[in-house]
Amino acid sequence: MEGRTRAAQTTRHTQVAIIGAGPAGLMLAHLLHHHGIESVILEHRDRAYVEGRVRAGVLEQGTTNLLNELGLGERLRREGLIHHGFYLQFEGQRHRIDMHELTGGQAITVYGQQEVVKDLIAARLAQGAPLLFEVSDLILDGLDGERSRLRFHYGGELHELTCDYIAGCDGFHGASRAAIPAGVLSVYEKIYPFAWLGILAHAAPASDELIYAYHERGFALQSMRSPSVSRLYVQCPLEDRIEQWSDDRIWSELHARLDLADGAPINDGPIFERAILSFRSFVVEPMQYGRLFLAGDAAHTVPPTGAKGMNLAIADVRVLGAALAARYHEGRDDLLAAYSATCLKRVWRAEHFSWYMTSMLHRFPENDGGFQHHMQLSQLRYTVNSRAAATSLTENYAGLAKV
Ligand code: RFL
Ligand code: PHB
Repeated sequence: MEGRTRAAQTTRHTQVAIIGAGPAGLMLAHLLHHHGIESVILEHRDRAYVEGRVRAGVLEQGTTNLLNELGLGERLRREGLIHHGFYLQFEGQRHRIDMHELTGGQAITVYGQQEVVKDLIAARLAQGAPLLFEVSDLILDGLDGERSRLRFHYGGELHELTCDYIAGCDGFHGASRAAIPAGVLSVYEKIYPFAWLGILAHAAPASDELIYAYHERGFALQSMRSPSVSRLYVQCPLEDRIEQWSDDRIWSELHARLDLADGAPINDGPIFERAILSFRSFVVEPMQYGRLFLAGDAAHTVPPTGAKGMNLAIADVRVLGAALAARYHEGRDDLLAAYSATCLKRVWRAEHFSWYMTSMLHRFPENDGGFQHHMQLSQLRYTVNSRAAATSLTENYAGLAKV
């Protein structure tokens, strides 16, 4: 409120103001820089927090290609783990799904989201381009006028930033979607009746590819960050608190759901990060209001089972970057006008795929005499036995070129 009444101590102008230094905001800044368009990134948190936030781990081919095309993939090429397949496990059997063969050569790369974020921040700062951390009390104004205005506190002072366009890349809880007047957006939402407990542990992954397990005790996932660091998840009740999960309980649940009777068990090790994560399917339409364009989790979220969230955020800003380049360099507005409709096609495909993976692989509280459980087992058996079903799954998982 104070920001509305007092005069700003500093005022400046930029072409595109970007709110949020997550994957969407940082990648958009690099795309704009590549096109010679200036931007300022405003981030609420400090750098250490943003770089330390443990989240996604799977990059689609298209995401990896974009990082490489922009000259941002040097460490990714060295440290990223390229996977050509993954496993589906159920009824005590592990089945390999050969993504590479089924999709005509596609692969995913396992590389932590916070590593992507670190690489993008380092490159942004090396360019000497503006990226402001610890910005607070952000207020968006003039979204439907000729020129928009942001007011915020930074370094103990009130600042004003005017801009041609605003990119709202500030995640699900950000300020930009909330600045759109009531009644403009249609909201579509689905909340799931369970959560994930996720850990990072100093333990060699039990397998060189990801294992997605459907078990009578609930879903489990063996993923990784390096040959010596495992990323593991177990489905847990929505109301659980992290204090209820001792190390022993975590490992015994992971062993119960992931070990096979006739194979090597998963590897235990010291746990150095743990959190309970709830999630939802969420979409707003349109992803634009006047000069404000929403991208990434600010406009849509998916449950993490399909590994799509970060990839979708990057796909949005690829569209937005190209549309802004057409606006500034060719004077064309048509791509900006089509931004929301273009993105929403991919968004809804990812929403469906993430819902489908989540529905197939989790134990749902039963009130149907086991009907849902039998549907899931049948879908899993069909997926591992039918080339058509497995191809459908892998082309979505690896990332579709056309949606
Ligand atoms: P982010 O990453 O949330 O970044 C938003 C940034 O905006 C800042 N912010 C503000 N800044 C200024 N002013 C304000 N008022 C602000 N409010 C917020 C925040 O501090 C933050 O820095 O959104 P973005 O860029 O859209 O990126 C989205 C992804 O982070 C998200 O979709 C993925 O992490 C989802 N996800 C996965 N995606 C994948 O593609 N592959 C995966 O394997 C995958 N695994 C996952 C996941 C998400 C998970 N959780 C946490 C639900 C695994 C998990 C467990
Ligand atoms: C991860 O490694 O964090 C990860 C991998 C696959 C998923 C979700 C998360 O589906």
